[in-house]
Amino acid sequence: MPNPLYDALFRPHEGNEAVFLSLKDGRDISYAEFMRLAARLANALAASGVQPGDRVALQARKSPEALGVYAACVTAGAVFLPLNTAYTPAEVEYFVTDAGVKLLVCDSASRAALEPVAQKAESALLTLDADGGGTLADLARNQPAGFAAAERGPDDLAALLYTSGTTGRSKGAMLTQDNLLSNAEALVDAWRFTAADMLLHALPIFHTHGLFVASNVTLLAGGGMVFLPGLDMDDLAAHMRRATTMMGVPTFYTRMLADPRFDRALTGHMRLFISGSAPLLAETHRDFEARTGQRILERYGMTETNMNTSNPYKGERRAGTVGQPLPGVALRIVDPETGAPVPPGEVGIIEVKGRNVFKGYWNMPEKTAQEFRTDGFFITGDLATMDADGYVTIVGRAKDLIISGGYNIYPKEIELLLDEQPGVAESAVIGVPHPDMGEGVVGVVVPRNGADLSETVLLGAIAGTIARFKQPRRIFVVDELPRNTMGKVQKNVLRDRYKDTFG
Ligand code: MLC
Ligand code: AMP
Repeated sequence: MPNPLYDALFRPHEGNEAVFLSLKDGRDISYAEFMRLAARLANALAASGVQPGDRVALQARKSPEALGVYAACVTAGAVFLPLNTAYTPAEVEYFVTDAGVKLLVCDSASRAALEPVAQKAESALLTLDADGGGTLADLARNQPAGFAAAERGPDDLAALLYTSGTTGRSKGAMLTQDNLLSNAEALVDAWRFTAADMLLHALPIFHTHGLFVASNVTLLAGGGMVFLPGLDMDDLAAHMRRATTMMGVPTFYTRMLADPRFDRALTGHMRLFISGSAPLLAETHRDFEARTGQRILERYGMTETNMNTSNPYKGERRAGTVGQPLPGVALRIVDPETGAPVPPGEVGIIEVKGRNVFKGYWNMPEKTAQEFRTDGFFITGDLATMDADGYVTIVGRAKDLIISGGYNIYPKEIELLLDEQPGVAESAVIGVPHPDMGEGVVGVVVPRNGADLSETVLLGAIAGTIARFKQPRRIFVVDELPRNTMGKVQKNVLRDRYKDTFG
């Protein structure tokens, strides 16, 4: 039975004894072993009542088993819904309920907190721990190590990834088998991945970057991954020599630059360093080349679209640009008001169309319609210019979005929370330069009727309600917010006022 994603990424590896995952503790997991794990997990999903098309949510620490749940979902035809491990139970509840999740898999440590969530959402709940333990792992252990992949078509959903909305309500981006497969094919080709590659993987696997860009590309090429639990500079230095390629968000590169161990001797054997998910400063690009002799390849993507542009493998990797549209991706830069293409070199909004572009937002047909043009182009909300030779330079965002260490934070969500606090009349949340994370979150609040607001009290009040990475690192109390003649808060004025907050 056809299942295009399984057929391309997984089936070729049944019986493949080559190393797929090489772990921090020195343990290697072959493709064949991973395939048996995935089949057992697929049987465990089926035994838990998961049918093709059902959503399976996973909030668990990075491990081969966690990646195995993704593989199991593809195998069993379920829709994989990965969740940031930093999300609070209240955040998880929204995703699980909105998506009508059939099975929620979490770390044993969060089981008690998530039990009521699963009950409310009428979802089954199983656990999976970073050491491979947990009730899902136990269930899988006794299952057969083979599973006849469920029949799926190219247009069937493979994953549902939530991205926050500008109105504060998160949207589930529906990604089809073909969205993922076509992009993996384009990237393997563009970046020359082969079975000889070993990718240094220190990214989380609950986002497009670490999951689809890194893992799908590796699976399609048949190479391996040095699979590290997270970004730890000692681990990165210790395992670099075993790798041929690395993918990271810009923070990976600024941290390497801050650490003298990352020099020509340590990185000289690497064939490719890739950066994406947030703007890489041209300065970082140049400093990294000066230090290591390596020219980082920067690319640009989005949860909704997978990867859209890339600097060339051979050819000029231009600092400060995200390169040219990938083969199969139609990209245009248009006037935000009229939708008409702008001349080369002028700023407009990026719109894209192609097999890589998602099917729409889960249960939000109106929101979906708003973000697509009638000719099928998706409006990214990123502002950019394109040179005569097709290089795209991102210059800003038309959407109110903060990207901190590669994580997206939507100011509206935080503003709604601050506005609910006693004594707060109104608030504005902005991103300002941060030396480590690219952007850091700052809140600006106006007291109601002379209320005595304290930064510490406000920070304490919202701690625990939303993921830590979204919480402002500083909150300033002001008499009023700057507004334009239309009454709109001038966030650019605030960004300028607080630009030196993080030094
Ligand atoms: C962690 N913290 C962050 C943070 N990550 N704060 C702001 N922004 C972040 N991104 C906070 C924690 O809450 C904690 O706070 C403190 O920092 C230390 O936590 P940690 O877990 O030890 O941090 P660290 O391991 O250093 O993580 C930083 C990081 C990580 C940059 C390595 O955030 C990361 O891996 N980011 C990658 C995100 C990613 O994969 N994005 C791709 C999206 S896909 P405290 O105060 O409690 O100490 C996409 C599409 C595309 O965008 O194009 O790819
Ligand atoms: P996400 O919703 O997490 O997938 O984030 C997608 C957003 O990240 C894009 O819309 C861009 O704003 C930003 N982004 C991704 N890659 C880059 C890049 N190389 N340079 C600048 N911004 C980027």
